[in-house]
Amino acid sequence: MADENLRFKPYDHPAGGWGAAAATAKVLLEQSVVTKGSRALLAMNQPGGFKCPSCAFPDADCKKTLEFCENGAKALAHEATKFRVTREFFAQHTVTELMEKSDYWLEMQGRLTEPMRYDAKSDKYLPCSWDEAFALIGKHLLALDSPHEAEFYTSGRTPNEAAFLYSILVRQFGTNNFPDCSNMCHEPTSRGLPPAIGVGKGTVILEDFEHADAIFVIGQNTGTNSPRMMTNLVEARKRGVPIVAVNPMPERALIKFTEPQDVIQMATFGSTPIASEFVHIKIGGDLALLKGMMKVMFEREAKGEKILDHAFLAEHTLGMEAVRDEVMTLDWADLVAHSGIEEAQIRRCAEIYIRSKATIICYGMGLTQHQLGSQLLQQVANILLLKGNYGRPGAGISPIRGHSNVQGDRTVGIDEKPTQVYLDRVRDVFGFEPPREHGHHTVESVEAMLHGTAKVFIGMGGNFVRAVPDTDIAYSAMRKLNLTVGIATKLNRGHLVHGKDALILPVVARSERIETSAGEQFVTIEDSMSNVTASRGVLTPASEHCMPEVEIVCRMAMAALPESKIPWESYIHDYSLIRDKIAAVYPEIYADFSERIKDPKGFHLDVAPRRLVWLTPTGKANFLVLPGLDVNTPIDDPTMLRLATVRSHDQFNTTIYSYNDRYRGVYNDRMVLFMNEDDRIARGLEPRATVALETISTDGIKRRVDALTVIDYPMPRGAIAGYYPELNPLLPLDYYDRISGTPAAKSIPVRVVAA
Ligand SMILES: Nc1nc2c(c(=O)[nH]1)N[C@H]1C(S)=C(S)[C@@H](COP(=O)(O)OP(=O)(O)OC[C@H]3O[C@@H](n4cnc5c(=O)[nH]c(N)nc54)[C@H](O)[C@@H]3O)O[C@H]1N2
Ligand SMILES: Nc1nc2c(c(=O)[nH]1)N[C@H]1C(S)=C(S)[C@@H](COP(=O)(O)OP(=O)(O)OC[C@H]3O[C@@H](n4cnc5c(=O)[nH]c(N)nc54)[C@H](O)[C@@H]3O)O[C@H]1N2
Ligand SMILES: [Mo]
Repeated sequence: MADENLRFKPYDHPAGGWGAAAATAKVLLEQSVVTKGSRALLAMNQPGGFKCPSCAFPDADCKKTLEFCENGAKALAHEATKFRVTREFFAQHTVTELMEKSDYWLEMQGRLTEPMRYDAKSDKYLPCSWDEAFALIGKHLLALDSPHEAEFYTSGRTPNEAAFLYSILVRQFGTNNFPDCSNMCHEPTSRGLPPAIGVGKGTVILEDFEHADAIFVIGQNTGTNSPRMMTNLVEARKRGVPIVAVNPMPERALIKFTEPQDVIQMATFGSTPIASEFVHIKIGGDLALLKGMMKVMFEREAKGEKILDHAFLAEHTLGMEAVRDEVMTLDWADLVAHSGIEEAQIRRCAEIYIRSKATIICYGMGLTQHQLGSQLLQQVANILLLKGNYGRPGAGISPIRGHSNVQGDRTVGIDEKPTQVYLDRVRDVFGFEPPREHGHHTVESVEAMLHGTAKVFIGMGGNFVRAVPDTDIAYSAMRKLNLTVGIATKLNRGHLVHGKDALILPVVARSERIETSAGEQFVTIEDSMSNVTASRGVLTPASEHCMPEVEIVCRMAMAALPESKIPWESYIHDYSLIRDKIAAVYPEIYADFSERIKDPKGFHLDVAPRRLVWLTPTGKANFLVLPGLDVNTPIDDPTMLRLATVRSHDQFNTTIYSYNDRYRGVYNDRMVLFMNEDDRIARGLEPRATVALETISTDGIKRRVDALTVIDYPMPRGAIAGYYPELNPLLPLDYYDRISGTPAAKSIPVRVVAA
């Protein structure tokens, strides 16, 4: 049965504005932290304060007194919550009972307070000491036949210092098994861009938004997932800069936005229109759009116009001809059919791009989560190369990362395919020989669990089983393990779907103070634009038993590596010693780390393409060809719909803040499907019909999710959307980009079946 309380009421106000202000107040109230939370918000993203635990968008150099957004406030309120998960809580509930509860309910129970160990006899988590916890981890790790039987997951909230030490611990232990949240997220950026432009990061910094002449926002729901970026879009629009939004969902904030920080707009109920061009793309249609735009450019060049930046192309690039030749073979009918966009609009987008002297292309999961996601991003890199949009103000490629430190974690060594240069550095700096063979990414780690070749799972943050594809299969994979360890702030499903032995270890959160024998410590974070800044928590830790992540890593190392010569104990107390080692392993970007981090604004890590230096094998920026127009294997089945799994406005990944999705007009329910009315009628469905979805796959496994309510929504024909993680059971484990390992969560082939 669908939820009878579901309300659907299209939201026709601008995004942001008083709705955002009200939502901020509401979440502080719900978590009973109005005073404490409001005070903490004043320190968020301020010099001397802590970095917002929500998204990875940079903050604006202290230009504003309040540098947070509605969704940052939600993240903070849920972290600073007055609610606690205590030993009494665990005594009251068996794990089997807790499994019956929703993700939302689990989240609302509050902060974890002490280490807990699973007891099979009572089916409950019982309190245990930290010493016992580390001894258990040491015992299991030392009992393995091979270090490759352990999987070390990282989620992107972990700060640089803890992530760096974790990467050293795991490598000294002897494996490169580093599944991480990035493997499900921006890995196509990390893998797809290096062969093209030499780095797997964005080339844009915040100031560039002030100089851009055109901004494209492709496959990214800015108003929900990086709301602070709305400030930059609003400023750009006020300067008259065209903004092109490319999305199968007409996301509210991309259409109209009121800046909650703009007093006059707030007082007058004013707003700023955002997209000057809204491109209602089919799922996966971006490749055809980009190629259509390139075709317009090449056609006009062929007619003798000077459209491309020939000086730049000659000096800095290789391979443009092959891209041109491929693009010129495509005909307009196919480009229109694959993108779902009229030729006239593709030409308008091309015109905006051609006229702009400096263009930024931003993108999110709408581009990365396809079967050929990495190669799709190479086409974004191509189009920017054509007009030399690198290495000058206002131009470049701008992946909008997810977790607040996901980029930083990758930079400091969370990488299942490390380079030999890096491994040599680790050897020289730490004096041990790290393993050279590649380790597992996220999907491979689930496969190893299924095959019984993985025996231990350690989760440094995150909610692995809920985030990965094929929920049911992932659950059975986790349950085969000998030990699962959840290092976390909050109770989540990952702690309930556990191995034979299991631990839940509570950590000190981002907003909280870290005091050691050497005094107050701070950590560092790298945002989506390669700025490294210090983060100092201001709140008292949720419980005296919560442990900083750095200390947890060091004590795991001391338990699992009894022979190690690395001074783990000293790192527990003095984080500057860790930063010195980061500087030693990465001298090109992190030299003088301890000095440079004293600047309250932090510092910017070098991104070579900004200097027009190309760290590719050819020493140039490379145009790369992706033949054809499909970013997902075409399926010849008239009943097929492409399903994009997306985030609501009230969730942070697997953390559900509420059942509402204000900007899309959905209240009290998450089991909904956004569908074009004609697709609904074509299937003989009544408005608000309750349906089930089934995945179209050939592996013989039946994947189905029931009790979904169909909502008529302006989706392109053939495209539907629904919420992650509820729909993850439909996403086959094997359905991922082979270059990056990233599951194609935005293009699951499904059909509607009777409810
Ligand atoms: N409040 C909040 N902030 C967050 C998060 C959160 O859950 N909540 N998560 C964080 C994380 S880890 C990440 S990775 C980011 C995610 O931020 P986003 O990348 O914005 O994430 P999604 O909601 O997954 O969806 C992105 C958009 O892609 C569109 N889309 C789907 N398919 C296609 C397609 O084929 N083409 C195009 N052009 N668009 C498509 C969807 O309609 C949606 O608007 O946000 C981060 N910030
Ligand atoms: N179908 C589908 N699947 C997806 C996606 C999608 O769009 N569609 N998106 C993918 C993406 S982009 C991502 S990034 C992944 C997210 O995957 P994860 O990063 O694994 O998931 P989160 O929900 O962000 O993790 C939440 C948990 O982290 C813990 N936590 C919070 N703060 C801290 C902290 O400071 N320290 C520690 N140690 N723990 C903390 C809390 O206990 C909380 O329950 O999911 C991916 N899965
Ligand atoms: Mo992400």
